[in-house]
This record gives sequence, structure tokens and C-alpha cells, in this order.
Amino acid sequence: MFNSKFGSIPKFYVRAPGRVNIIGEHIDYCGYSVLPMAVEQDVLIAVEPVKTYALQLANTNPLYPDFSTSANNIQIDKTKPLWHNYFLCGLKGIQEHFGLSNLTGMNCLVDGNIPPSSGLSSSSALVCCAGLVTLTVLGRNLSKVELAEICAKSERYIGTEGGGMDQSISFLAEEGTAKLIEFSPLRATDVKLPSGAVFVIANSCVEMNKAATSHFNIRVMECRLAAKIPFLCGGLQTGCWNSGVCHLCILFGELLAKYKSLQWDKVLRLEEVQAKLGISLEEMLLVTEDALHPEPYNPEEICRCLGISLEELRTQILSPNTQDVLIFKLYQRAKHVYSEAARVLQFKKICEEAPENMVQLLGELMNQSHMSCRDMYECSCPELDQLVDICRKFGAQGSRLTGAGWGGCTVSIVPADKLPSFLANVHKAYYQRSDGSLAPEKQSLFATKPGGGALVFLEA
Ligand code: ADP
Ligand code: NG1
Repeated sequence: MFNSKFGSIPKFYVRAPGRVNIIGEHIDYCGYSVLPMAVEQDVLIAVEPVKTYALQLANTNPLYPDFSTSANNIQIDKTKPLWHNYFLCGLKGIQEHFGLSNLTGMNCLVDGNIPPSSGLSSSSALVCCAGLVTLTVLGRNLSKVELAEICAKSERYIGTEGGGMDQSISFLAEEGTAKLIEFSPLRATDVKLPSGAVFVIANSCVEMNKAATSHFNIRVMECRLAAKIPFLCGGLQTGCWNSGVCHLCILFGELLAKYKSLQWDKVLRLEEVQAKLGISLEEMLLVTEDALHPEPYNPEEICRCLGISLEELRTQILSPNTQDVLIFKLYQRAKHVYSEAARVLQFKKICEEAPENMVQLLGELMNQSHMSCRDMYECSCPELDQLVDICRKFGAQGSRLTGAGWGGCTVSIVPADKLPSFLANVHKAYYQRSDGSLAPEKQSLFATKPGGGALVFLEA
């Protein structure tokens, strides 16, 4: 196909994998550690550098049309997340990192088998693959951590305010092991998964494109606001919802006095709040219960608490696609984040200690995670809830949505000896169509093992 598109043959190939997040949902952009593994499915790009400035992209999938532009004039349209824009994000990230204005061109043919908009990070695999393609064409070197950080930042050119989990695992993954990904500084630690269980991905077949909707960014903004509000409450700022007499001020009066001089207006992430207060995640849950109210906040109340105008809220805190949001559920989002962050650490500890009932304990954490995503974070959907129930009914010890949610996939932990009957029963219960035919099992329901990270294949 490359030959028929460009009349030449590729000089090298790059692959970058998708991932399944085992636990730790919607907490990477709050600064908390997550626990994903790479999947075998990936984006693969065949590349031929050229001597002109022409960048020509083609795709093996006819749904993604050919695209060409000048490599030294990259424009990314945030309002339309067309496929080639993800490629341009990766390219632009590398270009900016090296401060290059004149990039030479290339011919690229993109192929991918990660189901798109399904929570398995097809978008980040494409961004990371394009980043590594560009680095290779330039003949430069960067560490995997540098590449992950550059691509995490540059994927935001598409308009989503993601946290960096997907790009990190795409580069730092190693075959045979899941990873605990920690941020600031970015690092990845091996997590040995139980040998007696298998992780199974099931696609709800509901697609949710993050960049084409505002669901994802609204959650990021709610977390951002939840990180600021408690500390401007309780006498540090007048006019807050409980007139400055909340329990937070009594419980943490000394801590607040100590940190009063810090610039809370600069705090963006819930993890920073915890670090500044120097207290545990369990204590943060208590602080949240005292400092935030369960009723939704409206923009006026938020502005009162922060001492800013509506215009400042819109332009200085909110992203372009969340400026008209009228309801922010800060209490529920913060509770999800702190409890989910604690579950990730518990999951890792159980994997290290490997108690006899390990699979059951890990399953319980995954079930709790799904409940919190569904009820507190509201990022599930009826199809995902149904799929999770079906997976549990047919033998999963735990099952949860994975990735951003609102559609996409579930991940289940299934005892190895139950795998064949689990696959058969779930297939029948969820994928059997009304006309009696079955959706293709291979793409929708499959067991997965920790795969390796991004790679360049050079011709011998
Ligand atoms: P995900 O959860 O899979 O990252 P997103 O909705 O964020 O989902 O991104 C999906 C988008 O990524 C697709 O609409 C498409 O633009 C792009 N994409 C994914 N896979 C491919 C591919 N193989 N070729 C071209 N573009 C792709
Ligand atoms: P998906 O939609 O599954 O690729 C997104 C974010 C992650 C993370 C998860 C939720 C991007 C590129 N990805 O992943 O950073 O926040 O949602 O845990 O924004």
C-alpha cells in the first residue's frame, strides 16, 4: 500500500501500543499514580523521509482520508479532532522541543488496530508513534521519559487536558509487567500481576471521542476547582459557602495558617493540596467532606469563594470548551479522586504481598473503583454498567470501566481456570445481536497480557 500511495518503499517503521488501565481512573491529571499495562494492539507507521518540506499522510483504514501539509507550518485545529491532527500533535511536540522551525518532510502510512474512542488510548498511541517517527527522521535521541513528557504535553494541542498516563505507558511499558506510573517526576515501577488470573477487555461498543465532546475536560476543570476552593474557605477569604466556620478550619487551622502565605491561586491539582497539607489520602477524604458541600456549585459561588470575576473564571481557569458549564460537582469529584488514588496504592501492595486470596482482593478494589466512577465521577454509562454486571455474573472477581469512560471498554480480573467459560458466556450475554448473529469476538472481547512499549524498526 505504501508503494501504491507514494511510489517508493518505507525506510523504517515505528510502533506505539495502546493500553488498558487496570486501576486509577481520572486521577493522572490530578497528579496521582495510576496502574496501566500496554496492550498488544498498536499504531504502526511506515516512514520515508523526503528532501522537501512536504508531509504526506495516508492511512490503511479508508475512514481516515489522506492528508498533506508543509512540515514547517503545522496548524492544529482544536475544534475538529480529525485523525491527522493527532499525528501533528506528536510532530509538533518534537519540533518545539528542539526549537526547530524548519522540519523536512516525510511520507507516512499509518496502520492501527486499537479500537478508537474506546478507552484503550488509540489517540495517544498515534501521538506517541508520530513523535517517535519525527525524532527518528531528525536523527536525534531522547529518553523514553522525555518522549512521554513531550507527547503528554503535545496531545493537549487537540484540546483535551489529559494527565500523561497514556503516553507514559506507551513509551515505558515492558512485556510481562504492569507498571505503577508516578508523576512529577515521571517514573514507572514494575507491578507483578497475579499468575492465577487473566485480565479481560470487553468493549461496550459505545464510542466516546474525548476531543469532540466536553465530558472529559469538565471533569478536569471540576478537579482543578476542587483543589482551590477548600483553602479559600474558612476565614482565608470572606464570602464562602459556610461563612468561614467549616470543620476544615478547626481541624486544620494550624496547617492552613502555615500555608496561608502560599499562592493557592496557583494550585491546579488535588495532589498538590495533599502534599502542601502533608496529610494522608484518608485524611484528605475527611477534609473534603468538611470543606466542600455535596450540592453542586454554580459559577457565581465559585467566583465568590475564589474572589474572582466570572470573566476571570472563564478565561484563566476553565478550558475553551467548558466556559459555559453551569454546574460543578466538586465534592463528588474530589471524593472519587482521593479514594481512587488510595485504591491504586492498595492494589500495588496486594500485588507485592501476594496473599492467598489476592485475586479476590484485587477484584474488590476494581469493583469499588467502578462504583466510584459510576456514582461519584459519573463517567460510566448504562451499557458499561450492564457489561460490568455481566462480567461479574460469569466469573470475574472484579470488573470496571477502563479509560475515560462514558462508553468504551471494561477490564475484568478472571481466575485463569474460568477463562473459557467466561469468554463464551459474556460473548453470548452481551454481544449476541437481536438477529442472532454475534459481534466479532476478536476485537470486542479478549484476554490481554502486559505488552512492550514503543519501538523503531530499521531496515537491515
Ligand atoms: P481513545 O480513548 O482511543 O484515545 P479518542 O476519542 O481520544 O479515543 O481518540 C480517537 C481518535 O484517534 C480517532 O477518532 C482518530 O481520530 C484517532 N485514531 C485512533 N486510531 C487511529 C488510526 N488507526 N488511524 C488514524 N487515526 C486514529
Ligand atoms: P483515554 O480516553 O482512555 O485514552 C483519558 C486520558 C488519560 C486519563 C484517562 C482517565 C488523554 C490522552 N487520556 O484516557 O490521561 O485521564 O482518560 O483515567 O487525555
